[in-house]
Amino acid sequence: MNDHHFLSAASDMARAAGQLLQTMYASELEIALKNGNERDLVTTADYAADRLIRERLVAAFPEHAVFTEETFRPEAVIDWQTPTWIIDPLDGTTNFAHGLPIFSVSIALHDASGARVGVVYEPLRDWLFAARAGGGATLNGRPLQVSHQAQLRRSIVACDWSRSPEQRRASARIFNNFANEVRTLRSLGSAALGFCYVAAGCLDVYYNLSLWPWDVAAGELIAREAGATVTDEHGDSWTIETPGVLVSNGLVHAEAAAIVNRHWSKNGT
Ligand code: 2AM
Ligand code: CA
Repeated sequence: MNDHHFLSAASDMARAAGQLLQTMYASELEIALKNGNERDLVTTADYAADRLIRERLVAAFPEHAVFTEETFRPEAVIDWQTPTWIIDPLDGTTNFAHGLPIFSVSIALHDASGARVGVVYEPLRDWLFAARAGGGATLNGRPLQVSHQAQLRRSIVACDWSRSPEQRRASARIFNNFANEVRTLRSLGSAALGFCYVAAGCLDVYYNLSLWPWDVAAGELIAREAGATVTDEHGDSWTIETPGVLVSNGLVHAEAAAIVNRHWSKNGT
């Protein structure tokens, strides 16, 4: 089995989970708080999609590990020597729970060499973003490339909002700082789609201060394969376990990082 095979399996699973989400989107949902946090929702749809993907992965690739948002335990350590599927069954849960139609399914396969394949599926548009390491990125089969915009003042910059008060204030300061330097600002509510929209060239910059591996595992590969630059929010090197991310078309990256750094320093002030 090779990466073509893994990508095709991941695409099928993302579509199946997406169909399930689409059905549940129109139905009565049970919405709960994670750890009692009003800013952290989970729905029956998150659990149903998580289970669907896990069951299919275990059946198809019993020799691989599976790491999903809804089965995550803080004490868990990923052994990257074992090929590991990293899953966010529903990225954009808050949008989903409020009926805001922007959400996605994210599935990626990583190993010691890094990301091998990634798919992000947006069921309401039937958009499947996909990438293979070294094989480029596509949207519904068409090759993707980041924008050619070299000027920040003509760029669209997006971010999503952390849950912790300090990080939320920092994101707001950064947003405020970008406000008069860019064409406009957006906040879409699915980090995986933030990466994919940079890959597609419809956003020029995306940043987020507080992501988890399942939010980024697929989107980061898709963005990079489409020519994006991915760093931490300060413009320094990024790994899948780095919470802060700055992704751009590359051309406006240094300027964007400078704006972040003006109001958010490495020691968190
Ligand atoms: P989720 O929908 O799977 O929770 C918007 O906030 C985006 O950031 C969503 O993609 C959300 O993922 C993700 N996210 C991940 N961790 C977050 C955090 N600690 N606070 C806020 N959003 C987070
Ligand atoms: Ca999620």
